[in-house]
Amino acid sequence: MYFSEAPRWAAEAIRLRPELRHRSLTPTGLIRIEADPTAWQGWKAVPAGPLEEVFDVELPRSWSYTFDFGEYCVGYIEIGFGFSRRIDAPFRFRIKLAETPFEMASDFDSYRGGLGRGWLQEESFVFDAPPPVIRLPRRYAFRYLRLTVESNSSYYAVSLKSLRCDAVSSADPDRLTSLPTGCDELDRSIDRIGSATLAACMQTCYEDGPKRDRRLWLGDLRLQALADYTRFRNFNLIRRCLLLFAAATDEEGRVPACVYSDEPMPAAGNFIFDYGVLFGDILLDHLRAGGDIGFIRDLWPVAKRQCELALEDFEDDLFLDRHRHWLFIDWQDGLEKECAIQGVVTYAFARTGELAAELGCEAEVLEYPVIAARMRAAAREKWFDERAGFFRSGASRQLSWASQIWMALAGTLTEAETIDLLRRTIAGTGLVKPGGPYLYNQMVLALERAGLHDDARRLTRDYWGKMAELGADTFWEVFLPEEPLRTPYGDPMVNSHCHAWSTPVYHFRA
Ligand code: RAM
Repeated sequence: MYFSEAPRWAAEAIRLRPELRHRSLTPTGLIRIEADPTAWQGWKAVPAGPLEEVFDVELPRSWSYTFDFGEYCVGYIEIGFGFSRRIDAPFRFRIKLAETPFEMASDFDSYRGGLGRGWLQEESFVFDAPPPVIRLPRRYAFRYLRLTVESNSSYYAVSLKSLRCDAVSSADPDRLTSLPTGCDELDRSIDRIGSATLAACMQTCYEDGPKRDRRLWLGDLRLQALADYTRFRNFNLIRRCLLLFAAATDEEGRVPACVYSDEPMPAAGNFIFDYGVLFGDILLDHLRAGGDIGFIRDLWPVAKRQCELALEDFEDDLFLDRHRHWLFIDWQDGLEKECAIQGVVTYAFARTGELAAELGCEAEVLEYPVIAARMRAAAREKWFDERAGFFRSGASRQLSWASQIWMALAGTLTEAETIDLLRRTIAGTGLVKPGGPYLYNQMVLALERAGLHDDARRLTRDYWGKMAELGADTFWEVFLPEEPLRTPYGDPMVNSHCHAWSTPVYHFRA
């Protein structure tokens, strides 16, 4: 154990485990899923009759109905069945839950993705003696629910008495405030969808997505915390998550990319180079949002350690990829990441240095501003193409949003040059674009930091506004408008459609 405080941090994280709030949600209608080439991902939900047609009536031997809950739900399903007489054969039913019409239309048995099939929400249940109300054991995330009974006994008839979702979240809806004046209908819908996304992901930790992976990721937490400071302001949940990461550090003191559980000690998942090094940045955001300084000082050594470890992969102030770590940056295929990684680390050194100054620990890291300045100079020298006015990464000298964004956040250019760089990046053609909302969010942050609030607002409205227009209830993990079935996982049915790294809500209240 690198940090002897780890058991204390773990115990404190357990103490901060939140009570979940419950809401009872019931279906708003029956629907059927129809193919429609003009609909997003080729499928849409159309009304299929009133609910009265299926509740409290005698149903045929085999039946299947698809319910729309009218909003995104995260919680436990409870179904009440009625039986006309003593049951002579086990009662069997199936359930399928989906975030989107496309997912409901997909045949889960044809799944070929790299992630576990278990994420797809479909199961069968058999009861020898069914209780009047059956509460399903797993927590689900869905808007649409299909309930199927096949070949029930011809001896007894079944009726459907009730169906509800006991929805759970640790977000306090009473804390929601209205948007500042000057916001229009589109802003309001982006804000509403973003808040719903964040609330759905707020469980006993900030989950990346309540359907999948249902766990705490550091890069996601950074964006979720930023969003939450302006929304539900659940400081205790943010503290708990930071403690889980601190307690899950490895024998070298490395913060993991994700954490699975909390007891007795949090279990660390894999490591992502560009997530871990931003630990100090998250602490600085927390401090500036009004977090407790004593708490942050307690975790300061963890932030410092991440910077020390990152330097092991630098030579002559340049990041040297020894292929030891997972470099994330974005899901875009074929992305050259070296330059962006250099930007992340430079930014991390600058921000961790600022954190030290605010904590009164600057004497411990006097060299950080100097290291950051040297990294900037080395980056400019190695990757900046003066003629093109852009940074180019990798052997192929690739032009990408990722490189420009992180070089901007790192402060590699002057303020005026950065403004120009970011604007040309957005307007430019021929640059590799983001593969999803995570990197779009970094662009919004870079624009905000450069003082380009109108540009940040425009991008937010263009990108997330498009998802709103396409009918999103919550913001999606993956979104490329021109490629509806894009997936990083080998099969789009496992994509998450409620993913908190996707929410841009901090923007409207920043
Ligand atoms: C995905 C997760 C998460 C992200 C990592 C890198 O599988 O959903 O949001 O942080 O990958």
